[in-house]
Amino acid sequence: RTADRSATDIPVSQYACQRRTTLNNRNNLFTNALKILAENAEFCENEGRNLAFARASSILKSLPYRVTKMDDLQGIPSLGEHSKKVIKEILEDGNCGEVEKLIQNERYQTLKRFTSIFGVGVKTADKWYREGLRTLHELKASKIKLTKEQEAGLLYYEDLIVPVTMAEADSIRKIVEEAVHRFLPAAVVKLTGGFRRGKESGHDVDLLITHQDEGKEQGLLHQVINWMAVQGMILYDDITDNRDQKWKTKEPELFDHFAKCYLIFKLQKDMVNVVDLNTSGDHDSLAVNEAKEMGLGGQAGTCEHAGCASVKDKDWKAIRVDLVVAPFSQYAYALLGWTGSRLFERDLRRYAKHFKHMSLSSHSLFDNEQKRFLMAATEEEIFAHLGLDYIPPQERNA
Ligand code: DGT
Ligand code: MG
Repeated sequence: RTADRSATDIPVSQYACQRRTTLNNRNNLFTNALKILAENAEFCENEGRNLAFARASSILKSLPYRVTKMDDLQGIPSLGEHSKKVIKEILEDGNCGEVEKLIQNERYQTLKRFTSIFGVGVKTADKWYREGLRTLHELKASKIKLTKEQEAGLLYYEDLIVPVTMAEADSIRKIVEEAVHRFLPAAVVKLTGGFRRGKESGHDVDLLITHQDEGKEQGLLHQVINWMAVQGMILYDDITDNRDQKWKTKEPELFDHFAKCYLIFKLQKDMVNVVDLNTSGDHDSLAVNEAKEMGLGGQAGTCEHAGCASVKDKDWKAIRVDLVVAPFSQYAYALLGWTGSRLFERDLRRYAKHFKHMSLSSHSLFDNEQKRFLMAATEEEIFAHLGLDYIPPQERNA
C-alpha cells in the first residue's frame, strides 16, 4: 500500500544527506521526466538548471508516498516553479509536453548518443554536433581525431552501453581481489558505487582498494594492472597516480588525489555465476532499449573493427571498471566518497560547509574553526563528526 501524505509527517530536508532514499522510487513518472530536463540542461552547459532539476527529482525519490495531487507537495523543499509545472502537467495529462518534445529533438538525441561513448563529454559531443555529425556511423566515417580513450569507447561501444549486472560486478571484484592478493595478500577490495547502494545494475564497476599497513599499497596499482594485462584481461587502461592533476579540470567537485585506474575490463562470460549476461532488472535496461531505438546499438553482429567480434558470438564482455587505491587512514572517507550517489555526496559537502564549517572530501574532513583534520575509521564516525544521523548505503540513492 502506498502511504498517504499526512500533516503529521516529519519535514523533508533540502539536504539529500538528511533524507533516506531507497531504490523504491514511487514517483518514477515525475523523476524520469525531470531527469531528461536535467540532462538537457547539462547538454546546454547550464549548471544551475541542471542542479535544480536534479534536486527536484531527488526529493521526489525520497518521498515515502506517490504524489497524486499538487497538495501532496505542500512544504516540500527544492521544487522550483518549473519543476512544479512539469509535475502538474504529468498529473493532469499523463505526460509533459516539454519533455515529449525534447526527446524528439535532434540536438538532444545526438548529444545523448555521443556522450554515451566512453571518453566523450558534453563539450566534445556539442562540437561534433555543430560540425554536422549525427550518428556513430558518421563519426566513424569522419576524419575527426579521437583520443585513445574515445577510440576504445567506440570500439567497445556495443558492450559498454549494456548495463553491468550485479553478478558481473561481483565476478570482477573477485578477479581483481585475486590479482591484488598476489602482491598484497591482506589487501581489501571493496565494491562501491551504485552496487554498494543495492543497485542490481550499473554503468561501471567501482572498486576501492586499501591495506591496513599504510604505505604497503604504494605501487600496487601498476603491479596489478601489469599482471592483469599479461593475463589478457585489459582492453584499455588509463592509470592516474596521485601526482597527476589531469582530472582536476574534468569535475572539480569530484576531484581526488588517489592513485586510480579507469579501465575497460575483458570479462570472460564463463567467469560469471549467473547465466544470462545481457539482462538487467531495473530502469537502466530502458536506456539500452532507447539507445537501440535511436540506432545506437543497432550494429550488433556487424561491427567492422578488427578484434571486435559480434556481440552474440564472442565469449567475453567489455566492462568499464574504476580501480581506486586509498591509504588506510583515508579509507573511510574514500569509501563514503565513492559510494555516492553523486547528489548525496554533493549535499554531504554542502551540509558540512554550511552547518559545520568543515570541508569534506574523499580524503578527509577538515574543521575550519578548530583548524584540524578529523580522523575517522568508519563511515559512521564521519556522519557523527558532521552531527548527522547515519544513513546506510542502501538509503543514499538520492
Ligand atoms: P552507475 O552509473 O550505475 O555506475 O552509478 P554510480 O552511482 O556507481 O556512479 P559512478 O560510478 O559514476 O560514481 C560512483 C561514485 O563515485 C559517485 O558518487 C561519485 C564517485 N566518483 C566517480 N568518479 C569519481 C572521480 O573521478 N573522483 C572522485 N573523487 N569520485 C568519483
Ligand atoms: Mg558506478
